[in-house]
Amino acid sequence: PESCSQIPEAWRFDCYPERGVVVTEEMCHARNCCFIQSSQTKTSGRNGVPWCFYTPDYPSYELVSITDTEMGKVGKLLRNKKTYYPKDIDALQVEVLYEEDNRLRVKITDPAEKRYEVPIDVPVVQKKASNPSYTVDFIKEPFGLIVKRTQTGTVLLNTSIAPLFYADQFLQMSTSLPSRFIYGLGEHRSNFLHDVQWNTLTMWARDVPPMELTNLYGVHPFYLSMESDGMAYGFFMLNSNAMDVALQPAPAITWRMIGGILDFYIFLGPDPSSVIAQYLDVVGKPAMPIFWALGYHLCRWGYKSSDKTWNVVKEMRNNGIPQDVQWNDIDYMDHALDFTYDTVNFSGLPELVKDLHRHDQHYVMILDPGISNSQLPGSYWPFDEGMKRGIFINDSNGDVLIGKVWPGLTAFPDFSNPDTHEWWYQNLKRFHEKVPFDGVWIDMNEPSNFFDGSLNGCPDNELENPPYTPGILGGTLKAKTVCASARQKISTHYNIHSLYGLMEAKATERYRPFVISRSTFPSQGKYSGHWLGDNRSQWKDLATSIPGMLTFNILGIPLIGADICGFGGSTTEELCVRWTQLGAFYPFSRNHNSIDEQEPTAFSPAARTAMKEAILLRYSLFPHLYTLFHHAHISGRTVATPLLFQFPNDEKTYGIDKQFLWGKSLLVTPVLEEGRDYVVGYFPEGLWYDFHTVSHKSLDTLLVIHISLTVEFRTIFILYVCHMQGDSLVSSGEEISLQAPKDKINLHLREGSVIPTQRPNTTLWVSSSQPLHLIVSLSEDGLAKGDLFWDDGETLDTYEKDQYAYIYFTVQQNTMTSEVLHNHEEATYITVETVSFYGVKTEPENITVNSQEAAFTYHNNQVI
Ligand code: MIG
Repeated sequence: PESCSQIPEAWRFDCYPERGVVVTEEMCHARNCCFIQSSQTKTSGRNGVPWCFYTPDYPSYELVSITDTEMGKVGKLLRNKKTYYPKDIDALQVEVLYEEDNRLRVKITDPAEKRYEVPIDVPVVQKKASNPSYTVDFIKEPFGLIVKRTQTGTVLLNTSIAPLFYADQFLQMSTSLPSRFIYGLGEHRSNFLHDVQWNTLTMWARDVPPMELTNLYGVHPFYLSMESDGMAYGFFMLNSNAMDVALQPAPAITWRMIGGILDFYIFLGPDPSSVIAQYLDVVGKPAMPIFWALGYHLCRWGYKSSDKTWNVVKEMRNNGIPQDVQWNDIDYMDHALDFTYDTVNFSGLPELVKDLHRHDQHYVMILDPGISNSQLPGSYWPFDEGMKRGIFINDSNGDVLIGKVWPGLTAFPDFSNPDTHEWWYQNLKRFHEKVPFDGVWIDMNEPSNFFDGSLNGCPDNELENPPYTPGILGGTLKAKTVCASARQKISTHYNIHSLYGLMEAKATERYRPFVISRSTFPSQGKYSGHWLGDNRSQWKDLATSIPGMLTFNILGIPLIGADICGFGGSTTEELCVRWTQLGAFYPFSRNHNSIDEQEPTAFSPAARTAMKEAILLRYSLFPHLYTLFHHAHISGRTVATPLLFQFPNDEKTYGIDKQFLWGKSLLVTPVLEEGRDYVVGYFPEGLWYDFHTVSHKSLDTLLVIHISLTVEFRTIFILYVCHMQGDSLVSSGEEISLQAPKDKINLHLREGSVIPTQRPNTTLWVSSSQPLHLIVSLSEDGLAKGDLFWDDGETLDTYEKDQYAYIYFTVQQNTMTSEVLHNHEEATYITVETVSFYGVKTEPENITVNSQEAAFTYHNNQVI
């Protein structure tokens, strides 16, 4: 019909998203859709304009009734025309829940039959929001929901732009987006800012070295989007089935899921950080990491023996390079069997771990989920006991499903079963008696399988071959994992596949607080951190680690990093130096490699020194980093923060993913290219201080401030005060070229902050007993503020147990004050030794600390 051609290309919603078919006019008309070959070549909507798209009046549901409820509204939807997928659910219930002033939830369910719902805890709200910042409108026929921000009228959701599908194995909902600025939707390799030019992101947990346009290890159906006025909102689709999330330039987004229900949240922010905090109110805020987790970690696949592992640790010590944690990959195991160690090549493992502990260092080893079924009966407790307790995943016939991983044929623990958690705990405990490890690295938990499905393949049924298969790598659900039709305690694998890593992390975290998991799902941050998987030793991979790190920060898993210096392939010295400099600012900082050596000690003395300096810099910033994690834990803040979070009114920050902030004020500008001794960074409007303050060319234009300092520390004692002026630059919101010699990473401190630092040492345990050095960057008006969270570094859940100190620092009118907002004895073990003030224009006559005159030095970097 003529109406078809009137639909602009950007607004064409794909009626034939199936892969691997060339859509013909005939096929398209069989679905009663419009067929127009686009000038942009592409046969399906995955990466181009769809040729087959919905007519404007395409049949959908009709809203037949709507009534008020205690929590909002409930409506009935009816479909009277079948779709082209089997088992339409013709009658639906739509519940609109006004949960909070800044949070709306919508649940569309089958009132006749309970369908699978994601088994994660979300808040159950009893009281309707009293003053919601949104309005909800209903379109009767075809049914649509429109959600607007009351204050501005911005449309945050409009589902009337394309038909709603709700068949047993195909749910589809589209909505317009207020802008093209959309973030999140992990796990994918992409820029931080997603491309909306016909970009389909598929979600289904998958073991594959990260590449663009494929589903990867984790699944996170959450996005943050900017509105046109610097405001932001978030959207979370609480669904764990395989799905496609299709972005198109309208801009619009289409959710296409093959099971579960439609259950989604909208978070109104209105600033980006609040959006994330509101999202994490629903799925759970990240755990506070044990302090040593924030140190430097070393790992390699290929140490081959405990002696070789030990030698690396000793070399690090000899070179005075900080290291908190040594790891082992599967090499330590006896024939790759979980909960065993190779008593020949790794005979020294228990001793190595004890030696690490004597040096205030820690040990982490890998565990894979696959449990060998091929050992002599009675010789391998994990399998024998697992069989006895019936905790393995079964195939659709009810027999234990057998796959293949490193130890050969394996069964897979079903972590949806509480009995499995008990069995896993016993295994950890038994192994811990032999090797007193401190944390666990859980790999291969997509779950990864060398077979497609199982040793015996998979049956041919509607779970294995659904009417619609999202764009999963390999083309089938079973590709390199277990059969979708496999049976688990709470549901079929089809429904809970992408929850495997989450459930395993939860089981593991019960035994030891430090867990790093490859596969992740919303709420994972409560139990584990994550690393970005099998990257390569290439400059490109160095750069893509930043968007990965930022994305996981907005997904509530701030304990995130990439394998420093790259996992696959061989690094060069220069790449490894630059990577160590950037990696020093990953919230989770681990050098990991396959096969060859890339520890800092494997390089020339100059490279070694540069790496050591970078790691020492991280250790000196530990008090600040620890404080940032505290805010992530209690308030859902990001640790590694995208620039746009702090400058939402500056659109130039929206696409930045080559730089990032720690918290609000430390700007990291790494070198990401080979052979460079400079780097160009974007500096949002304002005053920035060079953290290193080494250069002589100051552009200082600061106000004169006569400091007469009164510092009130009730649990902290000032010993003496050092007083200086740092190099500064004033930006009008521009790109600035910075010198970046090989041994330096650019670090700038935003005006108005107080950052607690510490004299670094080779372990966090030692450095955390060193006195503090506060760094103050004065704003144009001579103001600054900052804080410190501190505890004994051993006790877990110190915030919950009330065993922590929290101190707030402010500077105004030439006076610095510290206020102990929460006190605990442990905090008295720390003192402030020095304070640096950046941005004091003339030398003060005197400085007093707690009414006593203090010593100070003054450096004037200003060039007149
Ligand atoms: O099939 O344990 O991502 O970090 O070194 C490879 C060996 C299995 C994949 C992990 C990688 C680890 C490797 N593992």
